[in-house]
Order: sequence, then C-alpha cells, then structure tokens
Amino acid sequence: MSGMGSWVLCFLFLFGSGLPVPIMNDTNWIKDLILTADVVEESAVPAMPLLFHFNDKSYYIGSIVKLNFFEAEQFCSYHGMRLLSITSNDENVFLGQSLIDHGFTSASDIFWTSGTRLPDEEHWIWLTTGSRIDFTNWAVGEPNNVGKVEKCLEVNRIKIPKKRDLFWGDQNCAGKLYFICEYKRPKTISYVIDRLNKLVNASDIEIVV
Ligand SMILES: [Ca+2]
Repeated sequence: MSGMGSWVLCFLFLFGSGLPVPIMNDTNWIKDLILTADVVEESAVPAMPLLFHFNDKSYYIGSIVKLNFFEAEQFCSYHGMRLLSITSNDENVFLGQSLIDHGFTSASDIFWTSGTRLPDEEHWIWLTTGSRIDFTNWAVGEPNNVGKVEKCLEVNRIKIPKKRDLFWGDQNCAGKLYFICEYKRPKTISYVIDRLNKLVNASDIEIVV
C-alpha cells in the first residue's frame, strides 16, 4: 500500500471511529475522498503535515487531501483545531510568507479558511468564532460571487507573486480545496505536536470501509 493510501485509510479510520461524524458516514463521500486522494498523490504535494506558529496560534496546513468547506472544518475540529480565521494584516502576511516558504505557490494551492457569508449571504463572518470579518485582503475583482454560489472564503498565493501576503477570494463552498487549521497555542505546543505525531504514526492502520 502506498504511503498516501495508508494516510487515506488512517484518515477514514479516525473519522469512522469514536465520536459521531455525520458527514463522514456518507458512503459516496468516502468514494469521492479516495478518488480525490489519488489525484492529490499524483500531483506530488508534500506527504507530511506542516505546522508553524504565529503569536498565540499554531497552524496546520491540510495538504494531504482536498475537502469541501464543511469537511475541512470537520477535519480541523475532529483533531482539536478549527478552520483558519485571519484577523490582522500581520497574520495575513505571515501566512502568505509561510506558504511561500513551504512551496505552496502553484495554481492548485488554494486553501479554505472559515470565512463565509452563508448566514445572510451578504455579511462575511468567521464561522468558527462567529466574529464579523473586519480585516480583509480581497484580490482585485473579489469577492465576485460567480454564478451566485460563492459563499465561502479561500486564500492562495497565486495572483500576487511579488507580495508576501495572501490573496483572498470567494469560492463555492462545495469545492474541494486544501485547508488551513489553527489552534490556540497552549503554554506548551507539545499537545499539538503529539496529536500530529499520532496521525503520522497511525499510517499503517488498515480499514475495511
Ligand atoms: Ca470568486
């Protein structure tokens, strides 16, 4: 079994055991995930999770598999984190530079945040905190709500190669993208590192779906 295949099965095992995770119980969704993971593997993205820190937050780059907005939030929360919120220019620049440092600058490197305007389809909020989005860094022409179905907020480094900060855009929430989780850093980061190590070390688990 390939390393990525093991990762996918590990992922399915974690979501299929323990706490109830309604979305993950959908068989068709699981088939989609496996198919998506095969595509991800072919694109040779980094095989290991990435973790970095800024002020009191730690961030995890979800680049193992592409998920929709809701699945991404579920992945983060299941693993003790939450989907990304960006509350300042400093944080936005830091994240942009971090993605550059880790090589996430290709056209396929687009990441879900927890930003959405689903509640009233007008005002943007961070879903995970309930806070209104005050600081923004929309790219020119965004948010453009193409097809009137773009209700969730993605970030990427595609269109501003000479700047360090993140480009923001609205996107269809059902789209499959990478994602960034965040975690309020405790006094020691050992808890987060321990959880990620468990994810990595569990890669030999085999599950029959
Ligand atoms: Ca858009």
